[in-house]
Amino acid sequence: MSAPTVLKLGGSVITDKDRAETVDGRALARAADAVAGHDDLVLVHGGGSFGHHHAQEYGVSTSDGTHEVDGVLDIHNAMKALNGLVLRRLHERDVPAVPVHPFSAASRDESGGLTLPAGQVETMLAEGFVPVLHGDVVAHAGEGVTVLSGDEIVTSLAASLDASRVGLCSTVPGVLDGEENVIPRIEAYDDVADVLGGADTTDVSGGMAGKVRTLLALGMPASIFGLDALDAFLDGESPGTTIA
Ligand code: IP8
Repeated sequence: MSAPTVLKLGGSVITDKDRAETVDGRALARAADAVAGHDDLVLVHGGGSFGHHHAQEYGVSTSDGTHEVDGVLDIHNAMKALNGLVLRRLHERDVPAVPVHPFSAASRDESGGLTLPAGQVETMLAEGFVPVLHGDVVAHAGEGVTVLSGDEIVTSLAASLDASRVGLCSTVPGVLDGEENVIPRIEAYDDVADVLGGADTTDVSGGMAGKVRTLLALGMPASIFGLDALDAFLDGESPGTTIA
C-alpha cells in the first residue's frame, strides 16, 4: 500500500453554516465528484452546521467538557447524521467509502493529548476502502467529553499513517493576508498572527488560527485551499497556502 493522502472537507464547505443541520448540496456534490476515482485516500469532515451549534449549546469546546449524556449524544448523533449524508454522496459516485466514528475509539488525557488508534483505518485502506472520519466528541480525562476537531484527526492520522499528502479544503482559497490575498507559504505562527485575528464565533475548534497552529505542529507540509482547487490538490498540485 502506498502512503495515503489525508483530506479534510471543511464543515463550512459542505454544510450551510447559517442553517442548522443543513448540507450545502451543491458543494458536497462538487467535493464528491472531485474525490471519485482517487484511491489511497482518507477523508475527514468537519462539523459545520451539524456539530458546532450543539457544542456551543452545551458549552463544549476542545478544552471545556461536559458530563451531560444528552449533550454528548446531541453532538455525536448530529455528526453521525452528517457523516451518513457524506457517505451517501460518495456511494452515488461509486467511491468505496466506509464510516469511522472517532468517539468510539479516541481519548484525551488530562492535558488534552489525543490518542486515536489508526489500525482499523490502515486496514480499511489496504483493503481498498476510503475511510471517512468526522469531527466528533471524545472522552477526556477530568472533563467528561470535549470536542474533537477534524483538524486534530487529520494531524493525528497524517502522522500515524505516515501520509504522503495532507489537505484542508476550506471556504477560502487559502490563508488570506490583510488585503485578501492568499499567503502562499507559512512557516511560523508569528508570521501571520496579526492577520489571523480571533476565531469564528460559531466554530468551537478555533477557526483559521487554530488550523494554522495545528498544521504547523504537524511537521510535514499541508495545504489549505478552496473547493475550486480540490481537483488540483487531488491531482498532485499544492494549491492555496502551504503550511510547513
Ligand atoms: O468542524 C468539530 O469538527 P471541526 C465537530 O473540524 C464538532 O472543528 C463536533 C463540533
